[in-house]
Amino acid sequence: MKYYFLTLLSLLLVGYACAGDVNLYVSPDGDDANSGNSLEKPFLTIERARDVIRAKKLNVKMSGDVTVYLRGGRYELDDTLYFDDRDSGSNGHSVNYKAYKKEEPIICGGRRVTGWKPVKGKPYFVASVPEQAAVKTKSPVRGNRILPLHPRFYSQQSLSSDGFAPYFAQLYVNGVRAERARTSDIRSSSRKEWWNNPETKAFRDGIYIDKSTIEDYTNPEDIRLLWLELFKTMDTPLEDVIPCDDDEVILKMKQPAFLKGTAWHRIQPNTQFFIINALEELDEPGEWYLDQKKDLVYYYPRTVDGDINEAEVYAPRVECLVKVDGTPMRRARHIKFDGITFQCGNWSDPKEHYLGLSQAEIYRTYTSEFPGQVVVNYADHVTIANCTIRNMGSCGIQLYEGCNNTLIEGNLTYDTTGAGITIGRWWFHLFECPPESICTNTMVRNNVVRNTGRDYWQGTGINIFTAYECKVHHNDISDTAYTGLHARAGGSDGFIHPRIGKIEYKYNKVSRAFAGHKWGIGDGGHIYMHGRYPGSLVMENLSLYANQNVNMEYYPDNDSYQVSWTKNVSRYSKSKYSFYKKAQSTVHHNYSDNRVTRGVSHHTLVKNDEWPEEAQKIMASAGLQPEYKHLERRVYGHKNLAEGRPCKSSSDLDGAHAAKAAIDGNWKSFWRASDKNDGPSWFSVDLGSKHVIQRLSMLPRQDQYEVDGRRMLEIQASNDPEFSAYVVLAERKNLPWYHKTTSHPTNMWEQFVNVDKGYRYLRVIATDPAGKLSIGEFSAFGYQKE
Ligand SMILES: [Ca+2]
Ligand SMILES: [Ca+2]
Repeated sequence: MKYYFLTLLSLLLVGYACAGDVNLYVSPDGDDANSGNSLEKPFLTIERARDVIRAKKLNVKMSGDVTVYLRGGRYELDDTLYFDDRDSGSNGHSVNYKAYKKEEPIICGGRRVTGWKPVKGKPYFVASVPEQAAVKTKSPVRGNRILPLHPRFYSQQSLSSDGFAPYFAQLYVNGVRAERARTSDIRSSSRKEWWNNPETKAFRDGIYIDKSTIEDYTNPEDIRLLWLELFKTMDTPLEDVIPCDDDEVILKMKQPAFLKGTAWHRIQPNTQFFIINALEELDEPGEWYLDQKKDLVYYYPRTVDGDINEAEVYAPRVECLVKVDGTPMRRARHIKFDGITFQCGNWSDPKEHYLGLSQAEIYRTYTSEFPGQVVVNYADHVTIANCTIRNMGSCGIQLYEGCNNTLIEGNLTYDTTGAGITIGRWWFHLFECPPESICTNTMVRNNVVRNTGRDYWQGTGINIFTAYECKVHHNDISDTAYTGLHARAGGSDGFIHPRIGKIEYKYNKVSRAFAGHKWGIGDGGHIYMHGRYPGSLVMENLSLYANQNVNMEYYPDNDSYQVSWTKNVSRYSKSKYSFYKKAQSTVHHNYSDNRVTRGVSHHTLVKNDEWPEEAQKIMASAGLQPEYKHLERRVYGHKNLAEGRPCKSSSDLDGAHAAKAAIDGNWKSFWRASDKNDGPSWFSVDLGSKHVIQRLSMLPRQDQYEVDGRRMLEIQASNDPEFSAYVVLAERKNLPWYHKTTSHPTNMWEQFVNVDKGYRYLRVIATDPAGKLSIGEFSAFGYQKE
């Protein structure tokens, strides 16, 4: 009886919900001349569905939801998908753009690169990426009242529908970001003085460099220099290489980028940097180079890529894939994106400007912010749920100005240049921030963030600028270049904005943040807040596996007053301090297995893994809630799969340098093959079960003079412990990768892979039989294949 009643009730409810519902369908095989109102007659484009909803007023006086079902497949954009107040839901019902059933619609801002040809005498290939490939031109019609959201960030170039973008700084091969061709180790300036051209007013125009330390570059204007200062990176364009005397040349830098970029710390004598994006530095598998003059792209394939002409190689093209773009007077409302994959968004602004020298997603000289690729502006009740945002040249999701009641839930962000998710505008002087521009009542929940800050080592996981009542709950964050959870409100002038504050970081799981340490970045943490956010709470979070270079895991920085940091847990920590107290913050009743600074009160220091009951409860409920746990089976987790596992080696130098030293979690201990090793030396590890491997890294032993552990090797995967058959997941040819050991071990070798097959055994093997491998730490990250 009860069952019958419930069934009847649910039928009634479903019936009610269906009464006013309208469904439209879009398919990559569809046609915009279709009616779009059945599975058999889908539209081709999402724009068409949007325009039909507008024209037929399907979203006016709604009595049910309007849902645009997107069939699986790839939708390649020619321009940003715009939505505004005309696309809003009404009467509390929403307009949904939703994946049909379990299909995977992919909204792609990139264009596939094809027609790869081998370059004679070289290990790499070349393909043409013309800006205009055909006579077809883009329709200028794009709505009659839409203004660019923030033109200073996006080039707003009009793309030929068949052409490539004039500039892109990423190339994705089978979903993996390739590395811009670079020097294998650092170069350094050879004089104290900057080159000072008396014809210009610029004080710093470039640097002197020993001619023998660089190649003879054919395309200097494609090149960038990249260096590090504490927690800031600096990536700035070169203009020209000018002969100077017999031994030196001048690297003339583009202005005003260089002048601004060196404003904080002027480059010192012997300042060290990498040279990026030069054909002459294209010398290791996985590197690529863009020749802007000739519209050619070069790539040196990895074994794992397979046939390059079969591989899916994408160059990002469209800048910002989706904008829900309201205005203060005409707000967009009740729009939802559900189950969609967004990928390959471009960001060309850094081409002429420097990138870095700020903090986190603050851009330029503390004057603006990194843009996102899925952007919401002046909108109410927008939901972004169950989406995948990957392979992006800036941030993933961005709430820009005036977004109220936004829900960002159950999304996976992976491989982004900036943060996975970023909220609010950046204002250095908070008193200049208009109250209506502040994002309020935002819920960011159950999202998985991985692999951020690619090409930008200041990139965070989830970032907040100006916001009020912003809840960041139950997110699962790992492998972010800089801080995992980051909030910063303005400079340090002490101004308290009445409409900024009440940030909540609760129940999040954060691990392996501050991965930028591998390049020598300093002063990062796992959870960080800076500036005036009155009434904020950092509570019941779990921080895991902080590395040796993290200063403060829970990091209340300047002016973060009226913030309570309580009931948080830090476990498996190797950071300098798990909890840190700075003036104006309260840090109390937390748990850690690592030390804390003075001023942290009522702290429980846990020994021998004996966690009190409350700490155990906090650890158990941090991270994804049960209904979102399925996301853990799509991306690598927090644990290094290799650590402490059974392992073997071809030979050991001695008992202190046995194979297990390569996976003991200790950066100082290392395995090394014996000098008498017969044949290629190797190290192998048993992961215990099959895993899809996504990220591999190797930290060499802390001896920068021994290069055998940094060159001529392969990482193989197999399901046979004897490796009778295997695949090569990663490889290094002849050039040792750079390794710095002055204060911290930095610049570990890191490789990402995308092979949809599980492997149990991994082996690092020398490809030069004479090479005696050594490994400080080997790590593998992946997920268990169902
Ligand atoms: Ca190189
Ligand atoms: Ca070790």
